[in-house]
Amino acid sequence: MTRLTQNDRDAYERDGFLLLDGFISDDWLDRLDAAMTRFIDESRSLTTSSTSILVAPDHTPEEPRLRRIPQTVAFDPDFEAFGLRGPIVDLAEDLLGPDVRFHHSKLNFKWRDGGEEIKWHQDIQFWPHSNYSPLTIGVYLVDVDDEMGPMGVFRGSHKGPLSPLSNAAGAWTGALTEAEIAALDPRDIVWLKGRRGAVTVHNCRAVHGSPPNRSPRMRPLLLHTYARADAAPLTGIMDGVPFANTMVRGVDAPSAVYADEPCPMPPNWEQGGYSSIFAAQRAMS
Ligand SMILES: O=C(O)CCC(=O)C(=O)O
Repeated sequence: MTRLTQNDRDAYERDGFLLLDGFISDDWLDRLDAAMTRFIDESRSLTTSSTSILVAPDHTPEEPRLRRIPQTVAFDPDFEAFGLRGPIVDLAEDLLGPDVRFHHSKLNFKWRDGGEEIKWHQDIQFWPHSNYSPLTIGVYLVDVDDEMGPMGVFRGSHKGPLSPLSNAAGAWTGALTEAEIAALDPRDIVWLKGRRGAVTVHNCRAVHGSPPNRSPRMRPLLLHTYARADAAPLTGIMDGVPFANTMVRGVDAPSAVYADEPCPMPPNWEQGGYSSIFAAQRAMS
């Protein structure tokens, strides 16, 4: 089903992102709310993170503070239906063409009163693919305003250089350096605020991040990454995760397509383990 206009598709190609208001129906939003609430309730039995719920260091069972539900589609049937068969799969097909592979999903919280910053970064270095078709679709599950840590994107930065996401000593930080950020024009930053049900799309090369949530309202952002079938994943980061790297539209590609420009590789997560961008950016900056 085509949901985008040619203007939308042109804007995505030109700017590297889209913001679509009112994209998700109330029926879907109610199902997603209920699924999110189940995880928040479950977190009340946790003192530290579990496989399906990553909590912030100041989380307590009485006062839950969640960072992320990783791999939402693996842990809940409504999240599974949404990520593999929901309206955002139409959107992915609209932008990527008929053959679409699902890569991963997550629900990023920014908890009220201090939910953490996500520093400026590009996604593709976390999970390199043979080409730069992967994109991430975000769904705001509540109205998100300036105070709540909306996602910001540098317009057109998907056409710029790929950062190694490392510090001056060459150690992985998962974030751009101050010098790399200074080379970008702050006037290009677009803050993707939106109402409940708004959808964001950003290309895997787009420089993006989000400030802390200083408001008394939490900011849940449900994210799914899809790629063209001919984009072969180059690391095993999603190996063994249910539904990761499965086709959600069309047919698998007979050959991988390799982009000309090489992609900086992340550390070997199979050795060190990977939990989330929150932990990665804090541990290694
Ligand atoms: O949650 C956010 O605001 C941004 C998420 C993000 O950039 C990421 O998980 O890569």
